[in-house]
Amino acid sequence: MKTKRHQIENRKLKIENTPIVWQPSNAVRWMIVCIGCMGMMIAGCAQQHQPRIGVLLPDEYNTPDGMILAPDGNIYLDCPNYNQPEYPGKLLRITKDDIVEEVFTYPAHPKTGKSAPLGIDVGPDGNFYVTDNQSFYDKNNQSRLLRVIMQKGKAVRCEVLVTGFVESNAVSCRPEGVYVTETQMDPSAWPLPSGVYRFRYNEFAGEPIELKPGGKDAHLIVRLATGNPDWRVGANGMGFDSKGNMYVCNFGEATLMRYTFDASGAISGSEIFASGQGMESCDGIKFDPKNDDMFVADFAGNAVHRIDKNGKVTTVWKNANDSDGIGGLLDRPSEVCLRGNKLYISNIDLPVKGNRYDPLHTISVIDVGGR
Ligand SMILES: [Ca+2]
Ligand SMILES: [Ca+2]
Repeated sequence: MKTKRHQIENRKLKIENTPIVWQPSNAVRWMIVCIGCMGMMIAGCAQQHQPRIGVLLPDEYNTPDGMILAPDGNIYLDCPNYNQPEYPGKLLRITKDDIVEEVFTYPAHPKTGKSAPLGIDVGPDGNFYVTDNQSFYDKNNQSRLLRVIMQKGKAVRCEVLVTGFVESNAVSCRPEGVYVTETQMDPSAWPLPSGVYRFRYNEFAGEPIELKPGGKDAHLIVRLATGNPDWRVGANGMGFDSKGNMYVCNFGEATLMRYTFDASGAISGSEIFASGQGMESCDGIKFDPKNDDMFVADFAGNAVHRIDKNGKVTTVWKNANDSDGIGGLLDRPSEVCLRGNKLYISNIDLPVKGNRYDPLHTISVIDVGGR
């Protein structure tokens, strides 16, 4: 049985080159498989985009979020571990065989005592640029942008590049600089202000950049407003198409914005690219290199959608809230990552709006070979 075999393969976790095997008891294993089968029957086994458990994570990696497909063919995954913060934030690697390897333990923030790695991208220098989103612990501008220096596949140190975000979230590395979404610039303001900052690589020499608070910093290139009282969440996922246009998710408005740049790199235009059409929120996005379509994780809708280059939204998969991720069902998905024909989906499983944080910690996989 494909699902069972795959689950067992993914229990193999290689930690710092010392292979260990996470082996739930036979009773737990049987329960996972049986309940998974029931879940699939309820959702409809025959559906083309039925998700399955691609990676089953132990409690040490309990809150999967940001993912990036690196040039080495591995997916790198940030686990801030908000749901059980007694475990530190981790950088993990999902190999081509879907084996999880631990790459790095992020250092604790000096004030909050927690590490909170969320968004991630690979820079042109081969290092990882990572947002340290401390808003779960302190909303007073304690979030940061970090850089994990990599040498021969190993993390050698972590640098603090920028301080003073309220809620740094997605990060995109482009040839001209690093873009970071700030999900809320002033938590007391309404409608909720958020935005995008850009930094040039040559600014990262010496001491960290300290942002001026309240949206007054010159690195801010885009402002958004979110007026949904049910979801006070602003700029979130971000990506760039093959032409270099920038797309930013306004989470609470379930809207994807598109921005163009002029020759000097300044923003030259903005428009609503896609809104609603079945999306209840707009979280992490990734482009499909085949055709410039994109996939978006819909945290509020417990769904994943595909958006074509004309802004038409098609729901790839959606299931009821609070599934526990059983059998691969989505459980508050926050990020997507496309590798070949496999769409990986992080189930961050944050306990908000009717969702419980529950025992399975999973990356779902959907075969999108037929798109
Ligand atoms: Ca859940
Ligand atoms: Ca769960």
